[in-house]
Amino acid sequence: MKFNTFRNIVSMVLFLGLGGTCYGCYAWWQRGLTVEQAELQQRQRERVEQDARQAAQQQLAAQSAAATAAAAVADERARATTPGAYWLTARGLRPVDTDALTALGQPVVDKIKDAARGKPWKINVYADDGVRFNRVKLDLDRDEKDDESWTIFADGRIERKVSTRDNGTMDGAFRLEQSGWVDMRSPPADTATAATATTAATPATATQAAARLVDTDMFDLLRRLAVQDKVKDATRGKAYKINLYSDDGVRFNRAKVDLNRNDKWDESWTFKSGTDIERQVAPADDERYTEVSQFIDGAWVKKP
Ligand SMILES: [Ca+2]
Ligand SMILES: [Ca+2]
Repeated sequence: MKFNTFRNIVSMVLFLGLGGTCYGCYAWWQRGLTVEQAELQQRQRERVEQDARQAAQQQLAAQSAAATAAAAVADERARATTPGAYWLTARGLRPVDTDALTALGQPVVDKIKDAARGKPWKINVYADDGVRFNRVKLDLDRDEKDDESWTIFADGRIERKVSTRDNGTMDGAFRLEQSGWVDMRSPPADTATAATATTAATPATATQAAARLVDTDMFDLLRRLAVQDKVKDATRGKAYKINLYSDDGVRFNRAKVDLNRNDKWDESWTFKSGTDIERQVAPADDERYTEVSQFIDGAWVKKP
């Protein structure tokens, strides 16, 4: 083989080898580029989807907040324009509350005298500006002394001052909330626990009896009455009678209940502590106490 021919062959092999290598590099680079572009597009798609999800969540949150705000505005408007109807849905209202709130729904005049004629209590309603009813006075036992004085504010809030001894001195104050009357003074810790227990929803069993209105009233009295040796007929004007007793002058430790006001006690309560409450019951209303129950988790649980 001539030298020239050999050189040409070597050159050609080198050239082809180099060309092949370059093509391989190019193809590899191209493949890398394609993968990178695919990953980039995937990331962009994910980002777009995430943005869309976030935007949808923000829109939902904004709609929810707007609906809540609109509901709050509607609620406040209803309270301000028709406070009587608005508060009739509150929990734990006494019959006298229902009568007073119903009276607030009557056409406005300067004064409605004895709005609950025929009832044990007397309700007077006043519109001092002739535009809306802004005051209510309650005489729970019709002894011509006001037991309660209510204020209905322009925004529909209601507060009541209470003369616990029916002597004209207003020594208690409550405000109405949808959960019921709230004592505006801080209740003592132990009786507060007992009072809270009355609202606990515990399903009654055969040996359990759910809390009654008289129970709620009892705890309410314990919370707001000043301790004294004896409070006679603390629920004047109501269907049942409660007497409270403090044997040590420090706290009320006993109570008696006449459920039907026939001057025979149906129940005798003992407050061993704020949460340990026991009652003896005379089922035949003959003051012979044959049953004992304990107030546990908002219900009366019969003792064996
Ligand atoms: Ca009175
Ligand atoms: Ca009785």
